Amino acid sequence: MVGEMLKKFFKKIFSNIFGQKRELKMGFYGPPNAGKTSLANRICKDFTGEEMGSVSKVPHETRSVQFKEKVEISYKGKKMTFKMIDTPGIATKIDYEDFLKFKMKKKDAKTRAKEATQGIVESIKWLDDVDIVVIVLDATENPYNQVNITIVGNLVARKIPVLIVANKIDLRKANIKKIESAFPEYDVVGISARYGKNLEEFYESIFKLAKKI
Ligand SMILES: Nc1nc2c(ncn2[C@@H]2O[C@H](COP(=O)(O)OP(=O)(O)OP(=O)(O)O)[C@@H](O)[C@H]2O)c(=O)[nH]1
Ligand SMILES: [Mg+2]
Repeated sequence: MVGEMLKKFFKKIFSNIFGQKRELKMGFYGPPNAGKTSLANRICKDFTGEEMGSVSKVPHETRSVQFKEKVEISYKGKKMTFKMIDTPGIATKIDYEDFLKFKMKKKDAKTRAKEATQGIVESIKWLDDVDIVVIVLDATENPYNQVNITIVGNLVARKIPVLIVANKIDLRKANIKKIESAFPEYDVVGISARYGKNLEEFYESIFKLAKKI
């Protein structure tokens, strides 16, 4: 308890002294296939010219945590530096047979399932070491599920500031309102990571979120 308070105290002093120079750790969390890597890639491309990781329609494409350091995001004259942390999608159940419909060989599907499971463990471990979290949800999917509730609950318990992104708003089925009603106490920003839609509002919200630390 005292240790925790001291840690917070020094963190605050440290960030006051170094102001905006401190690198904030921004974790991208969410279920598989929601567009975490697509969003992380877009941000990195915009501000560093390089991408972070590979994107695929096959779920569990990201199976180990990926980093990009010193990404300086500038928006409307403001600047902040982030360490971006793209995490493997979190799922309650991974069945290798689900990968077979993507024309994957049985052996590869089994390997993918095993790696995806290890990836989830790694994602959860990293929750201890992030400053802010962007939860990326596919706005065409039902937001009321165990995975989302578990992720949000975990972050609330750790008092980590959260922004919820409703991704894939370019698709007709996308429903931002449903995500807003599922998580009424959070800021929800509708974007399309693939087409770069509404990123301005996303950056605005990130700066607002960073102030909460
Ligand atoms: N229509 C549409 N598709 C998108 C959008 N963002 C991502 N996708 C697609 O969704 C699929 C998954 O994208 P990823 O970025 O790999 O998703 P992820 O959350 O990193 O997935 P995992 O690494 O498996 O956890 C890919 O086929 C993307 O092209 C979007 O804004 N609109
Ligand atoms: Mg990914």
